[in-house]
Amino acid sequence: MHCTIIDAPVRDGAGRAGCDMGPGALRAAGLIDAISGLGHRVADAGRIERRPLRAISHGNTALKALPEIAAWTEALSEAAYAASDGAMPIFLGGDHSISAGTLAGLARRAQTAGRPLFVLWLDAHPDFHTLETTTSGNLHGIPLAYAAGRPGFAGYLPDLPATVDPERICLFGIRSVDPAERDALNAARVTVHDMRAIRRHGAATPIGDFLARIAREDGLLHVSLDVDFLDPGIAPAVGTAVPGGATLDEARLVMALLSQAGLVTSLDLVELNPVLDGDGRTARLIVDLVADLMGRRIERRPATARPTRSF
Ligand code: NNH
Ligand code: MN
Ligand code: MN
Ligand code: MN
Repeated sequence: MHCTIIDAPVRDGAGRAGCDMGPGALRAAGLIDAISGLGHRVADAGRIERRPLRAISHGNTALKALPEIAAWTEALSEAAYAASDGAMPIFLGGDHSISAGTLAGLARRAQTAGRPLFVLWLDAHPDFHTLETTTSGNLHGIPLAYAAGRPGFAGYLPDLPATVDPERICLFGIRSVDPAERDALNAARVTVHDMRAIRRHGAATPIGDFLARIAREDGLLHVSLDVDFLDPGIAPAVGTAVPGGATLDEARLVMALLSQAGLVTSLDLVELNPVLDGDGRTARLIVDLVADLMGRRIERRPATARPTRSF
């Protein structure tokens, strides 16, 4: 596999500062060595430059940093389209607003390639607000709705050349949904596996079913990993921690299933806030999960120590 690492140090989409340091923290935790150590060729594209700011105004006065996120979205859409031609781009966020751009570019790539794009959204939140419905005004709450072509983005950016079909989106790990998002998800027929369902029925069947469908339809698969998918007990370095998230075993199972299927063609790693990661454990955990996803074999230790004799 050929991978391209792309830094997207975006912080304006989140309510608190710090996500702009995410790429540096993931690199310091050994991300590139972890991937190349598994035998993949890694190209380092470095940092994306934001486009120049344009004046954009909107009737929803709660919106924060609209010109900034628009300029990042344009730059990331171009970068994602270019980097997905034959290689697997890995985008280091940055807050989740980056995915409006990465998905827009990847949807265009899928259209060029004549293959359907599927999205696995690993997150506590669906990020399915439009510019009209968000009440927090934080634009990390809108990327999936934007990429899916929901109405409610008029005057924001030029119309997308390609969008993600909502019926090819699978939300997994969800446990914090705003009322406007709930209604829109139902209407759009997005597949939602919330934490309650995962606790009751496990992770293997829903992920396996989704992967089987992607294989049948010869699809591309983008995985968008929001750190708050994980339980804050194991991954505290997020601005919007929600209790009851994926455990280490659940997350590793998902990564192992993705690795075995071999269908992932692009990846976002978002919402890591190093300011909240005193000892760097969250960054190291994300690197570990990426290594699982990229094919690290799960080591099995015997349940009891095997007796050994040297005489
Ligand atoms: N839905 C909330 C909002 O729009 C929270 C979004 N926060 C996230 N999303 N971290 O993943 O403000
Ligand atoms: Mn998110
Ligand atoms: Mn989230
Ligand atoms: Mn459809």
